[in-house]
Amino acid sequence: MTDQPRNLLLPSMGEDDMQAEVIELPLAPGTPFAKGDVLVIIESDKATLEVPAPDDGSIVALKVQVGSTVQKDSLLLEYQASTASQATPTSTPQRNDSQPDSAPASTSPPASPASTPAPAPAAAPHPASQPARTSGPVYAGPAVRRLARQLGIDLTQVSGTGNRSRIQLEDLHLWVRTTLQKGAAAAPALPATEWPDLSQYGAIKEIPLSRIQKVSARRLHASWVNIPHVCQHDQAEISAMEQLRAQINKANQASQAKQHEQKARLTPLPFLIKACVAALTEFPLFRSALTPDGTTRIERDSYHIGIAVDTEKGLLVPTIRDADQRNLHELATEAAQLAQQARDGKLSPAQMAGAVFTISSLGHLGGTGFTPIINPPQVAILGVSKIQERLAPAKNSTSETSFRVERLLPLSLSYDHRLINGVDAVRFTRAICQALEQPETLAIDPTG
Ligand code: CAO
Repeated sequence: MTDQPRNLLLPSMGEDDMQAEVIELPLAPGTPFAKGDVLVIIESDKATLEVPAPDDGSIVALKVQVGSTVQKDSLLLEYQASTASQATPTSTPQRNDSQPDSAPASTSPPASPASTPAPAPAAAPHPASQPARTSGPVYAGPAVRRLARQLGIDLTQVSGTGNRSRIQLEDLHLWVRTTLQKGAAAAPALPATEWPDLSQYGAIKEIPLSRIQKVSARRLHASWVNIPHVCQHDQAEISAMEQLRAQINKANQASQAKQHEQKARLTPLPFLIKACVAALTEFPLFRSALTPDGTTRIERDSYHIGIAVDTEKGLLVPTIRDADQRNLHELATEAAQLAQQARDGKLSPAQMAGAVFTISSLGHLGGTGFTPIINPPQVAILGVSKIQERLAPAKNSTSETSFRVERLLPLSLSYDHRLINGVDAVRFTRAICQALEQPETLAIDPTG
């Protein structure tokens, strides 16, 4: 013969004997429990309290619901004691305001019906990495619940390592740590772009990207999303440089015809390299690297210049080493050789490493300006577009009808705005322009 259901009343809460709110009913009617299991959790203005089971048994009927207001002697639930116990019908709530949460004493865990959570393994080394419970009650003490509420954590997402998967403070701490780490790792993830079925609009052909295209796509994307790019545009008036270039090329052609030696033809590129070296010498900021955490600038005292080369298989950037030590012809020869090697697929990784600054020249094709993407760990890159010609008033002329042709080389400097400010960028780009506008200095052979 079974005992009559017993009442579980809210016992005295001592000095906190005032109205409180039911915030959790961990067990549903019919669920067996062991002595000490938490049956009701209430919260007053001052504290969160849990009402433990006075004995082994099962809930017959809940007499309150979450949100109910209760006070001392309120009927919380009816339960059926599983043995003719000596237990008193009420029990003492456990205060956990300042104490660490601990699992309730449970000497003989009841058999788990399907609706109760499966017990956690005795030793769970990484509870935060386990899947959180998907159904069933959450076992946790007031301290854990309070912290979870303060942090806005849904305890159903947290795996507990205590008795009956009870969530301990340590479990919550581990969950927070793991979630923060996951969040940090996931932070760079971007919302995916939409991908419609393109074949619905007409015939399509799928062409896999080359390895080089895939690698450069990944790097360009990483640079674009990690580095705040700003692009500074300017124009260098290079009439004098073009005149000098034409003279040198003509002289070389003549001497080559005589001596049968092959010298690389000068394009604007070697002049640009020299002008960049001059500006980089004056502005060390632009030959710096910024550590990935953004806290330290690494100044580099080398003048290795990367040259973007377009190849059939994708974009490659070989490095001209020690450009400050080379004359125009050596730079032109090396650029031509590296570009050829790039197009033949014969560059080694070492030949593409170590640059402190990059030049991307599209000027032979056209364009008036573009936004080149920085090649980290570099902090700036110079884009070069097509020389433009325009009429300008002749220098020192008083006549309104006296004009000359100006040749303007459009330059686009992308820079890392975390490290470089607009004023630095204008000064640096101006310095490149001024160097190009005084070609005699560029033609000086550094090797003597
Ligand atoms: N304006 C007008 N003409 C230019 C010019 C400019 N800015 N730059 C070069 N030219 C001329 C050259 O003088 C040459 O003509 P001449 O023989 O009559 O003098 C002609 O264009 C071809 O030059 P080039 O391309 O052979 O040589 P280069 O030194 O200018 O450039 C290289 C070499 C390897 C940089 C270039 O061939 C190249 O591949 N550029 C592509 C870079 C690239 O893809 N950047 C994009 C990166 S972002 O996607």
